Amino acid sequence: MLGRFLDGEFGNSGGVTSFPDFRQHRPSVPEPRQRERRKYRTVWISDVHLGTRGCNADLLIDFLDSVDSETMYLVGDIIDGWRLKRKFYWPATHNDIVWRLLKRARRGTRIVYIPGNHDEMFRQFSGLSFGGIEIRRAAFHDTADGRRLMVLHGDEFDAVMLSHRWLAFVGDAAYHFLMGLNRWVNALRNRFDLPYWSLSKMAKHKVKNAVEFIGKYEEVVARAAAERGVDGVVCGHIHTAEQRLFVHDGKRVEYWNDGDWVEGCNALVEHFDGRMEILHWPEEMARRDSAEPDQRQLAVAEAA
Ligand SMILES: [Mn+2]
Repeated sequence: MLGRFLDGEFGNSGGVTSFPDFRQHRPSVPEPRQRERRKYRTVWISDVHLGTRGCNADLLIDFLDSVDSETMYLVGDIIDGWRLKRKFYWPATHNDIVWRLLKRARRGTRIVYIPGNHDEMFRQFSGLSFGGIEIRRAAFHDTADGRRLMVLHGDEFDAVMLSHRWLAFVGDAAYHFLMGLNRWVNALRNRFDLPYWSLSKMAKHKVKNAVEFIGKYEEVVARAAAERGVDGVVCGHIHTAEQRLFVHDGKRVEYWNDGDWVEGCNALVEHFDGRMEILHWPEEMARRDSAEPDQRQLAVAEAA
């Protein structure tokens, strides 16, 4: 299926007639001609949910056009197969993201794709490579300063966590309502030239159960990492970017969650000295846009 997907022979299922041949394809949002890309040693992103309206594709395109790395981990739920099966939704910008990832691999970035629960159909290809993208069930990453991190999507822990509590929250109609409201609010904010703002992120931190769940999840994942004898863990899945430090039997274990591109629009990056950082891309964009004077304004100033 993935081979056919990459070859552009994927079926005819509504909205779009077929996926393009990515080797010939030009993106609908062209790559900017001159923009200095920030370079990192490693980038982790997850929970993009391509194939759903929730995916903030424009922000992710901006991120991919602004950031480069030696290694990139796609930490699961990149494509939302569950939703696609129910309703085929695939706008041109979603192709643009796949195109950019394939191009990045061709340019020499090592890309490791660890499918999650929403793109579990790709898990059967674990151990194989397609278009220069390695598919793995999980990975170990050695940082520049010698820490060993376990990288996985994180749905593995749903069972341990008595999943029904989380599923009751995620599967809840209220969650989808919130996501819809989030899109609506941001479409409106966009019209008034206001930056992206995550309503759902805000709301989630106010819901006591969600906060409790997230805290417990982080603990369970960190404990599993400690039991594997690694220095830390990178995961996604719960759509909550976070950095925490746990101590198990006197040993430090780092917990990193790279967030998502539905609500928070986050990425986790490793600098060349091994230092790690969570990027909140809407904030990075706002900072950049206030630092760089608008090209049109410059042109007007020059003409005057
Ligand atoms: Mn997931």
